[in-house]
Amino acid sequence: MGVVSRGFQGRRESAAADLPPGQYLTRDFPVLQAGPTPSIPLDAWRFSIRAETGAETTWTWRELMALPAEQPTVDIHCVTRWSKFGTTWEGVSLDTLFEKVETAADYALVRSYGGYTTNLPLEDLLDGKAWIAYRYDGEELAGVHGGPARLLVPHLYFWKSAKWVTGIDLLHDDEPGFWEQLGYHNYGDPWREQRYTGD
Ligand SMILES: Nc1nc2c(c(=O)[nH]1)N[C@H]1C(S)=C(S)[C@@H](COP(=O)(O)O)O[C@H]1N2
Ligand SMILES: [Mo]
Repeated sequence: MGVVSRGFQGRRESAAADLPPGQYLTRDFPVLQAGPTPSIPLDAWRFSIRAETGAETTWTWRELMALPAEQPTVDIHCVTRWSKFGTTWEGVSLDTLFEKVETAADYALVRSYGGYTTNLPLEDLLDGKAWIAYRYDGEELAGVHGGPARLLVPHLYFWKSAKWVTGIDLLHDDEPGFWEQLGYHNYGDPWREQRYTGD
């Protein structure tokens, strides 16, 4: 008798091939964060990119909503070893935001409401690799998962995907963010298992 397998692993030849080393699969969506969930009214929400020149480009919520949205479906990998396949999001590509930004910087320091920061090379935010996401699984992104909007950079460990994102500073010199200062790997590639400094 034929069994029709839908969704989840059914779409994959082999789940193992899509699972980075040391990770296990979960269907849950765990909540991980270093502090409380901030509440940000949409009319007060701002997102700004500050270039190394000091020039700042800012979007209001309405302006963000007016930009073309994309609907990425991506696998996510947390450094605490859970991975989740096929998560579906809606948001604005960083490429779209960077159309308005002039920069010669190589590094980005991402800032969140509440003070969380995380750093990554600017190129890891570009070329279709990152989004400001405001919907998850067909619904508004829940506050505990970073709503109103979070960064989504699925090719790096999930701590780089800053929840409640409010801006990006562009820098000539790399500057470690919150977890990176506390011993997490500076880059965080799950496929190379870059969990902690020295990995
Ligand atoms: N602002 C903020 N963003 C954050 C964090 C945080 O503590 N504060 N934790 C990071 C970590 S360690 C992980 S694994 C993911 C967890 O996202 P989730 O709670 O939606 O699963 O958010 C990341 N983004
Ligand atoms: Mo994490």
